[in-house]
Amino acid sequence: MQTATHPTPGFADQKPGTSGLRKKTRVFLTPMYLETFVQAIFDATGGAAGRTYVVGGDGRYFNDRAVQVIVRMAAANGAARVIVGQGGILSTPAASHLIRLRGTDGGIILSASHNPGGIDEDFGIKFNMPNGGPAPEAVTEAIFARAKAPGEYRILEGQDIDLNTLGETTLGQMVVEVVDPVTDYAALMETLFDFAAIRSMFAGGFRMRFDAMHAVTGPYATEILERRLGAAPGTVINKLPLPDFGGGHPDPNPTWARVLMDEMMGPGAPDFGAASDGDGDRNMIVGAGCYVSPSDSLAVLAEHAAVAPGYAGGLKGIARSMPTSGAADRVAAALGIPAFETPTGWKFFGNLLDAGRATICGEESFGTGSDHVREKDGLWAVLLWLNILAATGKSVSTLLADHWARFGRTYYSRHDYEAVDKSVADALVADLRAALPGLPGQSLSGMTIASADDFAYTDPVDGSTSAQQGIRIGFADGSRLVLRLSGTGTEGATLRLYLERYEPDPARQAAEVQQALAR
Ligand code: G16
Repeated sequence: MQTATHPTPGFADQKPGTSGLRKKTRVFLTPMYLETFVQAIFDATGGAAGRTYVVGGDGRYFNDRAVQVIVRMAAANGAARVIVGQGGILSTPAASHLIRLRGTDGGIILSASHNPGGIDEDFGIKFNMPNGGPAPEAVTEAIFARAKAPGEYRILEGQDIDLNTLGETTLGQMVVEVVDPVTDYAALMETLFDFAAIRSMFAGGFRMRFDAMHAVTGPYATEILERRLGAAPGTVINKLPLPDFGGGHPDPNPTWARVLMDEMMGPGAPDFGAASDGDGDRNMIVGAGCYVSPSDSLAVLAEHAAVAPGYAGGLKGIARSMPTSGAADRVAAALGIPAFETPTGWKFFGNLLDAGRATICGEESFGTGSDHVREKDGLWAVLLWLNILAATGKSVSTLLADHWARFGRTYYSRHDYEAVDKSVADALVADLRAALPGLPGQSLSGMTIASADDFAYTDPVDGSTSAQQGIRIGFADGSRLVLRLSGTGTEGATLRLYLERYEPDPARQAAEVQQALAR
């Protein structure tokens, strides 16, 4: 087999966003596009020679081809070993765990998360560091600097590699190790949660529905929920991962997980419902007749985490992204631990987790996780909820009502304006930014503006700074409005508007969310 070196013109559009490089699949099919980015990853991180990487993705269209290319490029660049999920499949949290478990030099993960898959849909790639977490901005900037300049890439030419058979083979000088994608991850979950208690809850008739949305978590959820925990067969629906996710959006929210929502809100609903996304890092939690917002889920998980064996020693701190509601901050205050507010992007939690300053993190965008890996983790959140339900014997709606009674309730809502003309969206944000200094003291719909700024973050661990992370307008009564541009869209610009209002008095908490926010 021969190593070939090809010139590449460089690609000016390969700037990673909130979570890696996400583009339309057809963009990735452009000759040399994938290869240029992969070579840039190797070059910008000190070269691949002698190194070990984890490689895998969520199984969407082009995943199989991309894994073949990456493995052959790793070999051509002198890597010592690649650890690949069988069939090229790894959920994002499972990949993060493998990177840490095996002490590798990082990993390349293929996914466009909750975005649809297919030749006319979305694809994505990102590099995760040896700590298992997404590369921080300094590294993604270095990758981009390399990718946009003309250069060359190296690839081993030859036949496709068999990635379906477990075990080790060699490719040139490099070892290719194909591993079962579920085994190590499931073993990690068993160390964190009280599987015996959850098993007896299921044995006692507890009913659950998990919607895998034809995405990567199907095999993980089937193994863990049905086989290891004894949930009834059929608990996991849409369990077969498909390259186009069955034509749907693998996005676990009330809109795209409609079938699950209808069942959970209907008569005879199961006790607990959950869904996960394309690559398994997001989650949605629903009780019988009761939807749990991601911000509330984070707060309830943090409040009760100590019932799970993995968190019995207590939490060191709680971190949330800036647009996530302040519900978790009140739990942190009650527990006497620090609360951190970071920019949007899981990569910003990495330093806090590595430094042992935060244990649990979460985001309004259906992401929750802990220091067990360095990605958010959909099934982890589901299992912690199950552990809490088993330990307290309470229903989801009772846990939520008790939480609001103790801490107050934060009404929260996000509105997305998608495929907006990018220049229009940029101008709107720029105008608003310019107006910020004059806003405090003014009134909006009868509410007085108390503060207005563009969120800037200084990482408390390494002192790195990130400016212009979202416009925040705070009102005198504690309500808040946030506006920011998404960093994960693949078409035009996506503007996100986040609204939040806090109601401490349980007697006044009965309102429906939109009603509570409508003023
Ligand atoms: C990624 C990031 C999250 C972020 C989300 C939405 O998640 O890891 O931190 O909250 O995108 O980002 P944006 O608001 O910029 O679109 P995922 O699940 O898409 O990898």
